[in-house]
Amino acid sequence: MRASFLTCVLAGLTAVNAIATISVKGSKFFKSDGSQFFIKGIAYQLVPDDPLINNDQCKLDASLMKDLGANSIRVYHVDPSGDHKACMSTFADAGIYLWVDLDTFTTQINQESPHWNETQLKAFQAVMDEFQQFDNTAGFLVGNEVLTKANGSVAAPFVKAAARDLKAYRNSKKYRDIPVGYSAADIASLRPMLQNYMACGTNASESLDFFSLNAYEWCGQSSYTQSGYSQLTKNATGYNIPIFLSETGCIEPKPRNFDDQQAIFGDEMSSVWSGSIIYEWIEEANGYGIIKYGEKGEASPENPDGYTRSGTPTPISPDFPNLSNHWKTLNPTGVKESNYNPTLTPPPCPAYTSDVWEVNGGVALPTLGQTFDAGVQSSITKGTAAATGSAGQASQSATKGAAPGSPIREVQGMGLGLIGVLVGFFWWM
Ligand SMILES: *[C@@H]1O[C@H](CO)[C@@H](O)[C@H](O)[C@H]1NC(C)=O
Ligand SMILES: *[C@@H]1O[C@H](CO)[C@@H](O)[C@H](O)[C@H]1NC(C)=O
Ligand SMILES: *[C@@H]1O[C@H](CO)[C@@H](O)[C@H](O)[C@H]1NC(C)=O
Ligand SMILES: *[C@@H]1O[C@H](CO)[C@@H](O)[C@H](O)[C@H]1NC(C)=O
Ligand SMILES: CC(=O)N[C@H]1CO[C@H](CO)[C@@H](O)[C@@H]1O
Repeated sequence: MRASFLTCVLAGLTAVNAIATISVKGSKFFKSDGSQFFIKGIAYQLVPDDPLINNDQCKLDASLMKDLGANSIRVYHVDPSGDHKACMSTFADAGIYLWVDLDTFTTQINQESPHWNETQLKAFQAVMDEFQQFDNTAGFLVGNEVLTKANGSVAAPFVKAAARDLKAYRNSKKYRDIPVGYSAADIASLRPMLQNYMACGTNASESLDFFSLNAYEWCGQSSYTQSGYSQLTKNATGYNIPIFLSETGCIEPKPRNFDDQQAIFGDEMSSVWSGSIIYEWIEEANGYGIIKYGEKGEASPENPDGYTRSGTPTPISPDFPNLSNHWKTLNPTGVKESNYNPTLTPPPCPAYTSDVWEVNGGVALPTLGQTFDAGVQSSITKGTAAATGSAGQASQSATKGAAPGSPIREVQGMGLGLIGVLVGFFWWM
């Protein structure tokens, strides 16, 4: 009797905690129940080192995020040695998935002196080891805005090398097929080369599982065509892996209406894009928050910028209600996994163009620990596709400079958001 009672209780608990896992098929995300998954996400980094440790705080936030209509959070930095069980279960109970960056400010790949080595691999693996155990871990990111300049494009093969090694590690450990992707800065002059490069090549083990873009192109009263979203969508049509906005939410001019969500989840974009993540949850110096934990106070050692970073979240108006109103009415169903049989091929690897895109097609990726010396640089800039490389060779032509009609503010917005994260980091050091 007792045993069967316990079995029932345990079975009940399992059912309560069960959340469908997320995987990739073609250019879409699917839940394990066979339905297509669209990301309604919020960037969540209350504290620089790890916001997924304090379950009292996670509960307060998850509850309000559920009211908001969010189904995902993006966390930029975590401490893999921490205990994340309680917070992850709290978010799972609220129907919320995690997109987590594997790097930290000390392990990230950078474009000034690109490298990908054993120390970085071990650090990324530790985060994967910790978070793969949770069914609501939706995806891993091997980098955030690593490339922002033409001559930084030589870092792109290192980003792909990181994805290659983390995917191989995931498979060797027999972890679930948790997608591994990258979050790009929206730099007009790197488009569409970066996006195509991350997916190109015939060997799927060496390309990303998904690509995402931090885009602040839709500001104030704008439209699908005026914002530049129509052009982004044009260049993402036919892309062979999922693509979504890993940051969005321009803050000028106000009021912040989030009308771009109508395009993203509507007919214009939902057949190509898999949703968006709004930057960001907490109101702090950068001004992108949609909630606050109290009035801003004096700066103090515990509270370096005066913004309270814990407690009961209070929605900021009209940002929070505007976003919530949109998300309530926007529920694309997409396609069922069983009805979806894509025949997509990877885009061609872009050709070398001096001062624009300095990687020549599907060059051999750097090996782990290979340093960026003249030889490696030369094989990246002048090399030809390796045996495992490009499907279409180097055929993408590129025009020099910024794409016409690309607003300057997209980069500024991105910069502000990024600076906010960076500044927060230093305060908390
Ligand atoms: C790109 O150029 C800047 C100077 O403008 C330099 O500091 C940086 O090291 C260069 N990056 C690479 C990868 O050579
Ligand atoms: C990897 O690079 C970092 C610098 O980013 C360095 O501190 C570390 O020692 C390197 N690790 C190895 C194994 O070379
Ligand atoms: C789309 O791709 C074309 C080249 O195929 C490029 O010239 C254009 O700038 C891209 N547009 C955007 C918005 O990235
Ligand atoms: C694909 O890439 C992986 C990782 O680099 C490599 O181990 C494998 O041999 C490649 N497959 C082919 C067919 O080249
Ligand atoms: C979609 C939505 O609710 N939009 C509102 C955003 O906030 C402004 C200012 O309060 C309203 O005018 C919009 O109707």
